Amino acid sequence: MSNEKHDVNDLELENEDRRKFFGKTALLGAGAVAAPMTAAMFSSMAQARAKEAGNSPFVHPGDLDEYYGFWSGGHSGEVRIMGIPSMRELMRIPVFNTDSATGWGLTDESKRIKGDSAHLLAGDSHHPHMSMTDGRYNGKYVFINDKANTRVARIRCDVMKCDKMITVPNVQAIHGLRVQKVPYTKYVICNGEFEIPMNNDGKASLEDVSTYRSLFNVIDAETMEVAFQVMVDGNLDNTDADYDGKYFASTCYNSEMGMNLGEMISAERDHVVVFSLAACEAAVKAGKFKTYNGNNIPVLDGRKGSNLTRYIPVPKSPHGMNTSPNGEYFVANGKLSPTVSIISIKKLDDLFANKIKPRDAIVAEPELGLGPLHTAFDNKGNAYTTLFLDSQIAKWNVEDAIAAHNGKKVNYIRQKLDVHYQPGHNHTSQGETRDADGKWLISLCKFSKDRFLPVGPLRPENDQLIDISGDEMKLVHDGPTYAEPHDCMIVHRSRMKPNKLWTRDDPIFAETLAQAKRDGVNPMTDNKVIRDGNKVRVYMTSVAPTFGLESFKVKLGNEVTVIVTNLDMVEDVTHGFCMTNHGVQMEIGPQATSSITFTADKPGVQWYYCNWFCHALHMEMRGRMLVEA
Ligand code: K7E
Ligand code: CUA
Repeated sequence: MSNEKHDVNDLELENEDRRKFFGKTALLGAGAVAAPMTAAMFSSMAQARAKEAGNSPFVHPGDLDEYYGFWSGGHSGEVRIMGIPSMRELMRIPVFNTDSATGWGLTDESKRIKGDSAHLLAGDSHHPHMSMTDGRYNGKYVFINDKANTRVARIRCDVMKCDKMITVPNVQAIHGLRVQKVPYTKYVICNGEFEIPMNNDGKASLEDVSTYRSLFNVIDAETMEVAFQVMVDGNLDNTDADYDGKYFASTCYNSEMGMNLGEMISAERDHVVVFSLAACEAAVKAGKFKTYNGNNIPVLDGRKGSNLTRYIPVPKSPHGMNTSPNGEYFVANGKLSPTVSIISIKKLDDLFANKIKPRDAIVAEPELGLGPLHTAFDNKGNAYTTLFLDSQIAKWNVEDAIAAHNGKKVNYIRQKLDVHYQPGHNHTSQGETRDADGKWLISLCKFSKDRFLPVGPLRPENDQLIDISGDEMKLVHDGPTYAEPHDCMIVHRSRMKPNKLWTRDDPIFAETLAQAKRDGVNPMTDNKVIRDGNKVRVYMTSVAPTFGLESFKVKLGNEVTVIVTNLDMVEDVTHGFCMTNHGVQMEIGPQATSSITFTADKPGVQWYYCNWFCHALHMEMRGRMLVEA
């Protein structure tokens, strides 16, 4: 077989887990096969691999991927977990959407997490980024923005569920989002894209555009509260952080503060705004801020002339903002301009000290092709920029681009690869961290056109996997995806440690357990109905294939809360609770407690059942709600 799947160490690592899983028989079987392998055979395999000089995307059935990919689901509102390089979709994490499988958006726990936006059933997720320690993924959280409803959510990676969500005040449409990389993710940073009056209460003039602002938002990653905001000139698009814990940078495509397309593209240049974290924190401490809209969030004034920010002019309408993993550069992607602007992070101290002019921080502006949107990096000094209009990825060398800028005759373009079609974001394996490893590149193509069987007027998008381990980029896989992966990130599996069962004191259902305590109920043992005026709380356990209650009685019009605790300790045995004809469905993971509240608005016998296949007698796992008229 020409496609070698793994290196030998990796295979052994995986098999260790498998042995535990399958027991002794499998171990003996594997041993019997492995025994005749000689050192010579191993070395000839290694030679064959070297000749192949590349990665194979083929992950044999039953084998595990090397990387976790976290994909935004765009206006589907969710986040998806992909296996890389197989491109298999492993899981979906509902966040800003409503999900009938897990009951996200329907259960009491998810509504509590959604808080003030629990009534919103839609969202537009763009930028998933993992928390870091010292510039490396730490496997703790993934943060994601909702452009549609100005929200930021957090996913807890031990359970792969959303555990916090906030609506960011004083701004509209959170777009670019990244994390502080160094020394650790204390802050999540994100941009308010759309310009609005600072007190947006409808009382001041709505027509007076000069009162409109966009704000840069700095959110505490642990509490998920807005620590402070920075008012800027112009609007804000994408953002990224440095590797020194000092600066954040954002692109602005509407420095004109135009209200229509013509106005938004009238100026010759826009800018990148750089924020000094230390200066901002000092200003907050010194009380140099204002508050707006009746909340107490400190809003700093970072407009031109402020010591909190610097404005670096760049060609019109930049889009993506990407930090090189060696910590040297911010790269602003030109979009309307065929160039990217390389900002030297080392020069920012001098810029803030007014020793150099803003444009002096730019060390090169290489021309790459039409419509550069986002840039990713490998570990060999190369960058990979998506060219939306050219439907290509340009691979270029950063130091050569700088040398060419300084007059040296070098070709900094290494290769241009056709992708299919119109790529937006791209991402390399661990490329936004110090652990950039130059193995894989994902191109998130917005159009698939002729690449798949036609499925009606709405087509899938096309996420393409590209092997970048050799000198040449090689396209190795086409992956159709549902609308719309804006962005993704790729984490080596060694960074991740998800739980296999829930722990009984998980904060996600802590409030439900507190209510049980107030009701004098032990949800692990009791199957009980608590009547509290018009409210009825029904506590029941679930063990495959039965619920702890085969029936319960309520009165028509009662507000019923069903609280189910899954006592099963077996990995992967999830139960469901579905009340027929009521739109009530939820997942209850092993050892979890989940609850859902609804009105008993139909008299008579109403069956409930388990909707996650859990047992040979899963069909029999049901019971009756008896509703007295
Ligand atoms: Cu689609 Cu990052 Cu929201 Cu660019 S953004 S393409
Ligand atoms: Cu429990 Cu199906």
